Amino acid sequence: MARGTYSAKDIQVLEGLEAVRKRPSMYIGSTGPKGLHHLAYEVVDNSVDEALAGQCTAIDITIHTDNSITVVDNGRGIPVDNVPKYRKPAVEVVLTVLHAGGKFGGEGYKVSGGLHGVGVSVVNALSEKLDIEVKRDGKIWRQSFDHGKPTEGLKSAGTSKATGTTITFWPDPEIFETIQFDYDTLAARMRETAFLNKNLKIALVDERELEPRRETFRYAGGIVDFVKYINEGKDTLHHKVIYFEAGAEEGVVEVAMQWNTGYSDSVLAFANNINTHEGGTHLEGFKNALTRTVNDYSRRQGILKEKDDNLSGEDIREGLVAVISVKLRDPQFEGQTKTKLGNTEMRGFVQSTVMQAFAEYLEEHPKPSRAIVGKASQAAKARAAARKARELTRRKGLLESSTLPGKLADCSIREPELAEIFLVEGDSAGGSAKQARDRSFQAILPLKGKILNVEKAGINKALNSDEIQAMITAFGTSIAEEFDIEQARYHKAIIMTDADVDGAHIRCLILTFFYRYMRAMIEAGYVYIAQPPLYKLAHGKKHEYAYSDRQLQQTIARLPENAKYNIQRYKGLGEMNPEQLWETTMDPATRTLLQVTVDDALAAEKSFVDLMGDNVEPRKEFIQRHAKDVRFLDI
Ligand code: 0RA
Repeated sequence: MARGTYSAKDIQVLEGLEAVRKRPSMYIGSTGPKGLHHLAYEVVDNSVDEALAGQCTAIDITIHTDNSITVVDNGRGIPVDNVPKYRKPAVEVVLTVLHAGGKFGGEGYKVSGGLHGVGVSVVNALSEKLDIEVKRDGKIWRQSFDHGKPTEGLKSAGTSKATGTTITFWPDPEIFETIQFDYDTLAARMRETAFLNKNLKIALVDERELEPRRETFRYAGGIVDFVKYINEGKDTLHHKVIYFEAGAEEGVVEVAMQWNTGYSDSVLAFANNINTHEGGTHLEGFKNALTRTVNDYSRRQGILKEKDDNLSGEDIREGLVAVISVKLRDPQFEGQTKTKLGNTEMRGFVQSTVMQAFAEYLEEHPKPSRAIVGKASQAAKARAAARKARELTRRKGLLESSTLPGKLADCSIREPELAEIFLVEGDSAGGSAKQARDRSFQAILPLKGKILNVEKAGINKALNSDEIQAMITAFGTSIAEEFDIEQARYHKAIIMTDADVDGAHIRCLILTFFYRYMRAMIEAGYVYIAQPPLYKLAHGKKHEYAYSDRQLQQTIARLPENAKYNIQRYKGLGEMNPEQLWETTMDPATRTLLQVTVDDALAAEKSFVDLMGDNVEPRKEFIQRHAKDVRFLDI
């Protein structure tokens, strides 16, 4: 996997940087929080490439108090020799010419590519300031940039025996809606990167906190540790994580898997370290292989009789946690979000690798194998029973949108694109919301306190819960296999709970339900979290709302000196009168909604399990940490 010997001439030029500042979203997806975080990923990914080339063992990331980020690696250092075509040092070209990472064409082996491989020049273009330091050939080199343009030429700044690259960048507030980096989002990504690159040490420090937060991620077990991490706190069917790897002309594949006793599966697929959320050929190959191998084995062992139907892939994957990681030379990323691997050769390659290795595993490990097959057979039986129950429920009309739940105060509009449904905690808040709403396009569904935890209950129990049935009928989409997004009656489902610990818990229960049974609603961007204010600050005849402690302090600080003011803390939605609720939380003109995404499937899965699973400790910690911060799902 070594990058060929590199020289300045390999750098190819594609286009200039002005385009990036004009149309940032074309390069980083958005100028919201997600795009902002992509800047950090891009810089880190370049260092990770250096690690993949076997030339870098440690990466340090620091979030500074002014929201700048420093990334340090101990790689070879970006080359500083002159690029004849530009008559400039390679490092300057890399930072100022689009797609000049030395990775496009020629000798350069493009590993990161795809989603984030836009090049550090894009980060430079979108930063009000960027500093780089390269240690190489016994020397230290420095250069600074202002909105992507060098302030001076590359300067030698002393000597050093070390090698490596240090980049500090200040995201441009004129480009980004926010320049606040989210520690948890970066930490989740760094942890994932560390899992995918065995033994690479990634340290993250947040200097913005009084007591700096810091974590170091380094996993000697690679994706085996990844699977253990996801299964933490769950009961597993077999002790050891199953692992295999293979390398061939097509590339390399690594698979780690372990079943737990739960009902859902978490199969994560990566191609060149990129989370392929939309799947692709590597995932298809894996699934095919798993289904075939388990069925072959079950028949050979006589567990499945001749008359029996094959176990379905879904039944076999119930409770499975798996990570599939492929690395290949020329990845083709397709799909809506360019996270679907398209290389056809990967299907057969992964399939034959997994079939051979897993068949061998099953033969050699009779105990875990019987447990795995036993669970799949049970899943098949439960699924058949659930189907029957669903058919019954449907016959009774419970899942049909024709009989809307009694508690639903529907809106009058019938165009789903314009319709919103508020899922509101408790009947009293539901009452306020009904008075506050614009009934033409806003529906209200009050939910009783704690809804059923679907992480723990199976689909049958879920269907028996009134609250869950009400949600399903109101949405009109049905669930699980029968889910049909086309039938959605609202394109905004807005979770509106109190801004306290209980509210956070209920929000999480509702999200778990979406995540497990209506994930496509989240993927379609239909699920939102309302942001009710925490405080009302009255001064003179005016009043302002604050949505965080920090904002409250800032608002107070802006008041004229000696101004009298009064602070009201809202403990629940019920404390607001309908006008206030409308103005602060429901009026599209003034409210803020957080859109829920499953971009970071792992972070989401983990939050849900920490909160819902069997372990009490992580749950306590999670609630404490997130009581005031709802952005636990990737932003
Ligand atoms: C091009 C060629 C070489 C290294 C790098 C780029 C490089 C880029 C980054 C970005 C962050 N850290 C980095 N470290 C290295 C190879 C140079 C050689 O052959 O010595």
